[in-house]
Amino acid sequence: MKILLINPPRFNEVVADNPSFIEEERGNNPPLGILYIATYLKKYSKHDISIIDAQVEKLGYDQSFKERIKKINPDIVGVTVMTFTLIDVIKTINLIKEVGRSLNKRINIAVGGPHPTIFPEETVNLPNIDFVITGEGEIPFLKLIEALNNKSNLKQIKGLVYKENEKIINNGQADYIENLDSLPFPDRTLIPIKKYNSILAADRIVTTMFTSRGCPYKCLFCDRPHLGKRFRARSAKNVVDEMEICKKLGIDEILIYDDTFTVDRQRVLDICDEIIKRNLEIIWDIRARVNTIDEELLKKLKEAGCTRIHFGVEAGTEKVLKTLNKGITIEQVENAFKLSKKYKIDTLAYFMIGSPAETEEDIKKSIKLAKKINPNFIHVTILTPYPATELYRLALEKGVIKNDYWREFARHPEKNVITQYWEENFSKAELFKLLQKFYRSFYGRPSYLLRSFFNIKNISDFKKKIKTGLKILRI
Ligand code: B12
Ligand code: SF4
Repeated sequence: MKILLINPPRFNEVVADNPSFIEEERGNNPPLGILYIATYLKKYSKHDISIIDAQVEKLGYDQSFKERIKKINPDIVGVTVMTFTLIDVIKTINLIKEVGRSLNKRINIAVGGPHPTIFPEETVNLPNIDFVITGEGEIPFLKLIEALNNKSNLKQIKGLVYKENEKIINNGQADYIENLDSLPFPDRTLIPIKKYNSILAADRIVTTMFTSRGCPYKCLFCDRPHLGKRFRARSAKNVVDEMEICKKLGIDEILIYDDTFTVDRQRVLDICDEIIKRNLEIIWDIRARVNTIDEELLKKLKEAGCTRIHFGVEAGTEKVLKTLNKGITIEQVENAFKLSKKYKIDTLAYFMIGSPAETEEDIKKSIKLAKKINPNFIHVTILTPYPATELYRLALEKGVIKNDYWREFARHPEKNVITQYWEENFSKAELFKLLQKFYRSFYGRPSYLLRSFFNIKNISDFKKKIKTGLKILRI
């Protein structure tokens, strides 16, 4: 069979809370989910596998996208779905069906990813979707392909949702993959690797990597429904083997996108030691929590080439951090940033405004903390109750959000869905003003502008910074 996996275009993304300059400039990351699936299928089956990343290839809903699909002539197409990309997913599926008609064949459509995992039945009820895969897709998708190929029963496939005579059959979620070392490394030669970049990485070729799956923490606003809450990690050797392959492919920088890379301290030390032992000169960055960082760890991370750490700080008061169930203290925040500076590791701090019980005074304290810890970048958003989070459940329970509008959207995806915030203490307009104030107070400081000026790496970095800087001053 011919199998095609698609990352859909992003023309109709539901935009939540990010200022437009961040959205426009964020760059392109490889679609790691479908890349894992494609590689798994390549290893364990004999089918023909292709990937189209419509975002990086800048494909629209026109002839060129249709021609690409037509040329591959797929029997089954898998599309990756986030709640916020659902409209583009539907447009992509309609296009695939059109191609199918022009080829006189029925192309089966399967979808997977975070959205179908949260809303499996709503998703399978959407027109033209034949199969929904929930959770980690590698094993269930392979089983689905084999069952379709052999015309065998679908009932045994855990993680599969489909319809039989208009009745929804939900086989329940598959078990999480315990031994992540058993998965083949995502085959990045299936995508145009040189086209991936990041707003943070100047002109370098970047890729993303996952060295673990699942996050054991329970922040009120966050959900990782599809990869689970139990932390599962790859061994140091396995991780560094993949890094080495990336390096050989000409990749300059690896963004490690694990929810929290530093959950297992010893594993982090082992990964660093392995990189140092192999003398692997590669730039990489991580996402971590301030309560999992210490001096020895930072020293080792620096030695091993880790250049940047992203920390979720969220708020400048213990009160709001508690409300968010963040499990960190202001002291830990200050310490993590002080130590990162000591070891010359760049930092990016994420803040959010508009939390339950947050006052304007609290937001001022967040701005004050941002200036005090003085990271290289901040990223501030308005807290948005996303589907399947505890925060969204609370918002519905307390009537802060009046109806389960994300479920409604999952049933009837329409372009004009309006993202709702926790508007108990501030109106939407007030939150936008406070967001602007936060950005301006941080990035508009002469000391920050001066530091950025001295850190310019090359002419393209200079142009990018000027462009972004102007946008910040305009917001
Ligand atoms: C890296 C990342 C990004 C990157 C790159 C996206 C990309 N191309 O993959 C960037 C920065 C661009 C990004 C942007 C956004 N992201 Co994002 N992102 C992530 C992150 C941190 C990792 C994704 C990843 O690589 N995972 C690793 C792989 C192995 O997992 P996976 O992709 O989920 O794939 C597995 C399964 O889901 C399933 N699967 C996935 N696709 C398919 C398809 C088929 C056919 C099948 C069978 C199975 C299947 O099988 C895979 C292997 O097991 C996740 C969080 C997370 N922990 O996953 C959020 C996450 C996916 N992002 C999220 C959001 C909200 C966004 C944005 C809307 C943010 C915003 N406000 O702008 C945008 C939308 C982007 C877009 N239009 O595509 C949410 C989605 C929530 C939801 N309800 O849909 C997540 C879950 C984080 C969260 N909880 O907030 N993101
Ligand atoms: S915000 Fe980060 S630490 Fe908290 S639950 Fe989500 S991934 Fe885990």
